[in-house]
Amino acid sequence: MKPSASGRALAAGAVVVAALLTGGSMADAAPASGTATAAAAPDIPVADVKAHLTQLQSIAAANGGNRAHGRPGYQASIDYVKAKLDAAGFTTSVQQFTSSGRTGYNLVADWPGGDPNRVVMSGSHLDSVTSGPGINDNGSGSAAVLETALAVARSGYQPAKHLRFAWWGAEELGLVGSRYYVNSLGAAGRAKISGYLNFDMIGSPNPGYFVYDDDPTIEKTFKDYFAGLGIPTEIETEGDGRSDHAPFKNAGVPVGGLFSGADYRKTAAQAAKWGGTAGQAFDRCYHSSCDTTANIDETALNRNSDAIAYAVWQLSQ
Ligand code: DTR
Ligand code: ZN
Ligand code: ZN
Repeated sequence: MKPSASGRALAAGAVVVAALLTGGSMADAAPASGTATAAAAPDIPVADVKAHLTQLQSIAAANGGNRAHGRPGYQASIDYVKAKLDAAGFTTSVQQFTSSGRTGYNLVADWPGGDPNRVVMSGSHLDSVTSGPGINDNGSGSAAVLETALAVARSGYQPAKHLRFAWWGAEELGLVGSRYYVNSLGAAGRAKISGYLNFDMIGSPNPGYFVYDDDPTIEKTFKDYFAGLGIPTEIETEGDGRSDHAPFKNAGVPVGGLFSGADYRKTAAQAAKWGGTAGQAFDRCYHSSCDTTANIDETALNRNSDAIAYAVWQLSQ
């Protein structure tokens, strides 16, 4: 679902004013003049995001039922995402590492152009647990980040900052791939990242709308987007340190992200504002074999995918 043009302009204006007034820790998030209008992010077709989920589920089905680190299904997932990005004109690289005696891979895709000293990065872990195909955890984040990258290419977007996208390996083993990447950057490389946006479970079947409460400018960007839709959000605290933003945050990189909930139960108050079922987990199939394409709430996936595009556009001006 896409907010009205006036709603988006309002949200965009709020971000510019907020960043200028608060000197937010991602202070260069707003155009220097304050009068420049932010290029509007395109709508991300949720059907296209779901098509990627169908492919990822097929990959799992053809490879022992999962897409876990070190298994054929993970390699096939990397190959699928990389092929889409190569065809769209991204500069891709596959970073190899070893964990638990098996070879793992991170996929990093750079969109040519923009200031290499001001990198806006978006990422998600592509691996599943061994017990299932991992469609919500975390095909949802991986597919939404992929479709946002493809929307950048389709639109020919050329922002002031450099755009980078990543799909992490071995998150389920302890943030192994993202930690390996952050360490491999070195201090100089980390200093060039003006923000890292993480998306891990964004299509939960009994969804909540949670925004990471780390970098204030990134947080406000997401909150303004949902405010433009009239959707209340809550800050995400359950996942502190539990996903791939943690290595970036620990290295001093501004981080943010979105989350729709895992095995915690939705309260009555949350059901009153978001709908869904109180007393039931946000995702009853968390880390289970039933985490399939049937385990996705399309509205949450749609809203979060559009929020990702909105933030990438807003934060890269
Ligand atoms: N997506 C989960 C990690 C995770 C992130 N936030 C939360 C909150 C509550 C439980 C788990 C998580 C994973 O990859 O396992
Ligand atoms: Zn998980
Ligand atoms: Zn996850």
